Amino acid sequence: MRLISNPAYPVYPVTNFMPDTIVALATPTGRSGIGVIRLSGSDSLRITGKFFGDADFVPDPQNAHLKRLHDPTTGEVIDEAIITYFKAPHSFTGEDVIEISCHGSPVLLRQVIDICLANDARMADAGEFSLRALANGRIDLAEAEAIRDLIDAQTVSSVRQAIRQLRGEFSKQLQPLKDDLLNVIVVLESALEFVEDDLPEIQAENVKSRLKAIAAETEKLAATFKAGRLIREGLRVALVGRPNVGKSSLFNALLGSDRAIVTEIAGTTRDQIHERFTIDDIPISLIDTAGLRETTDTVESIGVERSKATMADVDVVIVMLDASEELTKEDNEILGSVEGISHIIVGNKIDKLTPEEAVGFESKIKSQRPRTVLVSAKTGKGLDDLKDSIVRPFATEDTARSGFLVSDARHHDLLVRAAAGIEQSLDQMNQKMSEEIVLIGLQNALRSLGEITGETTTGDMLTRIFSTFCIGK
Ligand SMILES: Nc1nc2c(ncn2[C@@H]2O[C@H](COP(=O)(O)OP(=O)(O)OP(=O)(O)O)[C@@H](O)[C@H]2O)c(=O)[nH]1
Ligand SMILES: [Mg+2]
Repeated sequence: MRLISNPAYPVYPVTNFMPDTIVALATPTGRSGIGVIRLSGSDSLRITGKFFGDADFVPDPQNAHLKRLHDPTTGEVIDEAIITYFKAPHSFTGEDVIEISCHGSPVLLRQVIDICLANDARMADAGEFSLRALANGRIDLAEAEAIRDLIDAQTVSSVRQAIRQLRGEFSKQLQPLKDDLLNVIVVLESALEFVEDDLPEIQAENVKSRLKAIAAETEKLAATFKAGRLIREGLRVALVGRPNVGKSSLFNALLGSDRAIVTEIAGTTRDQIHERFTIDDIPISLIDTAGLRETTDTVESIGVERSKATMADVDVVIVMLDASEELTKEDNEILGSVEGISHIIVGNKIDKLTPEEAVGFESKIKSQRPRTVLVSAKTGKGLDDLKDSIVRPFATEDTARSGFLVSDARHHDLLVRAAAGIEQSLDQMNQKMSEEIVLIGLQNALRSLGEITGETTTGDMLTRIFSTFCIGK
């Protein structure tokens, strides 16, 4: 704990003050062309100075320097690296930052980090560079989270959304809402202090209409989450059906690679296989499962149990039938078990059917199950229709719109809470309750909005959020 003084306040303790210098590998572990080691903190210059074997050398913040790195204990040259110095406060963290771009040998990178650690640097925690940037006012919390989302983005659309948030678009949309809300709170608080009677009717109506507008804007932002989550997290889709209907064949056809084993033997797939692909830039996590049937085979029966558990845990279940055969008891059982779960029926192997038989199958199934698609995993027929029916029910106007989308469940939850707090206060105003009571909901709403950008976020919450970051960022 350090004590810092601020002329406006008495000396006070700051528990989350982070004076030590941190180090981490900023590029992925493993062999690569280069590997970047990053240090942040007031000791960065002294620690990197140990590598140069030249006490007088101080890197110039305006230039990149090609330097030999020495092991300070033996004097031996260990690499040639580019040194970049970002002088505080003009760095990502707001502290002195040094980046050492070494050759990308995991052994060498470990050696350089070990030397930094031996000279009093500390290994950075997950997200600690971003946490320092936040603590030093370089970015707000929503922007820090955008960096994490950008690194984790799986599609072009989620990269685009993360960049918008990183550039402060979300924070800029929230600012007028917070300002308006604060202004209303000030009006109500001064009414509480200075006026004996209630707020005059005219002023009360004005406050109400301003609150309605803030609540509507907040709800509108929260509503973009449906599309935002879809773009960021995508959908989990499971393929289920009795053995041999062609689940693994369809799995491979959708991925465009021979990932799963396909044979004419029923019970080929024992364990689940997960793979990712995209449909219209929406990330899809596709799961191939063991064919569902009664079985005495121990391995297969474990697979069957897993298939059943997976069905309850995905966004869409694709129930596969063999359109070239009559429905069996197992097919009907599976159809019964997906009642109430979002599912699509796929009739496979239509290459084996005459056009009349295909129409016959479709009309038999489709009358009861409108979401039925006929495909051939073998020829690829019907796959585009199937892809479309997987994502269509989830797409909203927002998916196509070019606006900013809320994509983080934490932000969505806080927006919903803020809107609920304002609505509650509006109700209370309509019931002519005292300003004191009305203010509670509004203050909660303001706190919720502030938690998105980090002004009112507690230390515990910050620790939780930053633990989802990667080390080195
Ligand atoms: N004609 C035709 N044959 C297909 C089609 N799809 C799959 N098959 C064949 O059906 C057999 C079973 O295919 P799989 O993909 O292994 O079936 P599965 O549903 O994964 O089977 P299990 O893993 O045992 O549950 C294989 O011989 C495939 O070649 C299709 O669209 N048309
Ligand atoms: Mg299979």
